[in-house]
Amino acid sequence: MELPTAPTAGTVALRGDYEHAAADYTVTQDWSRYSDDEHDIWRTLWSRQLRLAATHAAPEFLRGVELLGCRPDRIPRFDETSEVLERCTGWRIVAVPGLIPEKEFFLHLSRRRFPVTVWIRRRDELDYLVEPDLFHDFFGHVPLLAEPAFAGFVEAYGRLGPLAERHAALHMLARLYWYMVEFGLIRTPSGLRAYGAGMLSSAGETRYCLESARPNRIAFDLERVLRTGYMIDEFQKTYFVVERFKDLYESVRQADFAAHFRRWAQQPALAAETILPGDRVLQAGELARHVDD
Ligand code: HBI
Ligand code: FE
Repeated sequence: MELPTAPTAGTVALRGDYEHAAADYTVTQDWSRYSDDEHDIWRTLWSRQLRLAATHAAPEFLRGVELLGCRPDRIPRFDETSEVLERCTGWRIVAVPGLIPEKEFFLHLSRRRFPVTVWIRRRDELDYLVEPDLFHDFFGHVPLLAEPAFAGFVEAYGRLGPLAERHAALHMLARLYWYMVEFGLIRTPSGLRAYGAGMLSSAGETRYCLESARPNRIAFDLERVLRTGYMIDEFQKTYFVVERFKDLYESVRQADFAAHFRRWAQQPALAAETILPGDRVLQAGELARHVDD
């Protein structure tokens, strides 16, 4: 079977069990098979990341965690969470063995189905692992799908898959996902907050993205993000900042993606650390006033 070569997996052999996946790559989450140790790994990650999220995450993320009402000490049952989530924004979780081909991934998103990996990392991978696992997908991605504008953005994003495929521009959509779903920042009255799944599921990057003076923080601009490359195995050199989740939703509804793809798909990516003359770079004063508040 052709295994996905999603950017987050590089060329490593994927870890999940794809043998029993359906044609759309979904599997069943056999909840009874999780060991006590796996539930304890979930508990360790959940308590560490939720403590950090309290001061570093967007309020909409924290609201989503509350709405989902998961137990901190047990790996969640996806179908239970799907019942709650569906009442909020129509999104459901689908269980997958791990990374799946982009075509199927976009198709699920376009139907408000979020793929969540069924296996959880080992204890020796608490701080970093190559592929997204259950904790990254569930804790990082699912709570914000309860926020209506972001929920609409991710569905609209998924609908762009076929157009990007026709323009050989899937790599440009991958950048939009990377910067605005995995590593996005949002401005709030108390300073910048992290909302990206890649940050909120990582202790190191949750702190770094708000507290370090090293990375650039640039106001979100769709075309700029579509042009900007990224590295998958280090902290970001640039974060893009939205004012409101509605801006993300509007950007994918109003943009002429075919024009962006035609203009930039064959051009070399902008390096992650690039600053262009037209960029609105946020200054230190606009950053993490909140941490010592
Ligand atoms: N598959 N399960 C899963 N989760 C992802 O986040 C994912 C994927 N396949 C492809 C992919 N992400 C990236 O290529 C996105 O940029 C589309
Ligand atoms: Fe992710």
